[in-house]
Amino acid sequence: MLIKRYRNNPILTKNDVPYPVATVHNAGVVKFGDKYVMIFRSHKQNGRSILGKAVSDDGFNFIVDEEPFMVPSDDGVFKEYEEFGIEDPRIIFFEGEYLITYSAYSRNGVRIGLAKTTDFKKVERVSLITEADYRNVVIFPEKFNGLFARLDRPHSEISPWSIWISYSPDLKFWGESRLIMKPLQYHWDEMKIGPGAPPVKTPRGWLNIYHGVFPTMDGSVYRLGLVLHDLEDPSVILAVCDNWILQPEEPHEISGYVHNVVFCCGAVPEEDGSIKIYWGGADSVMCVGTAITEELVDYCLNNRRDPK
Ligand code: M1P
Repeated sequence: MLIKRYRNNPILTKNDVPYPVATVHNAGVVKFGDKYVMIFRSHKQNGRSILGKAVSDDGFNFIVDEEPFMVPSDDGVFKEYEEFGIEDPRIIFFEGEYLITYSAYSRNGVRIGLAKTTDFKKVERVSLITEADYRNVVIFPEKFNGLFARLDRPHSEISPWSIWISYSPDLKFWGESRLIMKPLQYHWDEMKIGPGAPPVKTPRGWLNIYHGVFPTMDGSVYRLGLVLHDLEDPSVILAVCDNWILQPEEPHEISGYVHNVVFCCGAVPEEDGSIKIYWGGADSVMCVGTAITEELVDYCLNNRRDPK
């Protein structure tokens, strides 16, 4: 078994949140000094989402802040594009700052917002970095030839929803966009795919834990898979793993706000070579599992398929 589920999953539910929410899921997680910080999504009881914060000493037991971490902005352009809620945060650490990407929903569609913080107390919105309709944006925590790189997943009526790469000199203006990976027909991810946790640097490549969706007569099933990107040029995919690495199996992954979902927005590599992988179960609760990073890389390289 590649990913070992934590015995006390789920690690966070709506009952752990001191303000009224209907769900706790799809969280970005990073190391912050000797703590782990989790920024999680919650549906409010009106169906719109906000972001909460929880802190842990060990990456398994989290305490939630008394107040939400981010709610839809009431200011300027962010107000216009966040009116329906903010969702699915991903966090990276870059040169002294934590950068948070999140989905911003409004009557105009879904865009990606970028915010930053140094202390997880004060958070500042930087920019809306896509037009509509994009979700699942992860930024690499290093620059390539002086440029930031990101993976994202635009919506399309013509092509199955695929993973693209774009570059930016300043995190604000993005371009040089290219499709680098497509869902594979009649595979577990044939309907759509999306980047999951921000890419993790390993000696053999950037590891991207992505999600793939398969349509069934009983609705869609969300599972997790692996992609390895070249260390110097992340647009080059070294391997896409043919098999999923995690699927909904526990009761809290099979049934909830949206059933049959495991959805990852964060993973924390540890110094001993292990990695903590965090996922939302059934869009309702937060779960964690552990793996050995190099075993994930081996599995990806030894079970590879064509990226397009
Ligand atoms: O309900 C499952 C997921 O559906 C969406 O993911 P995607 O954009 O890949 O289809 C998002 O709403 C996500 O938050 C949710 O977990």
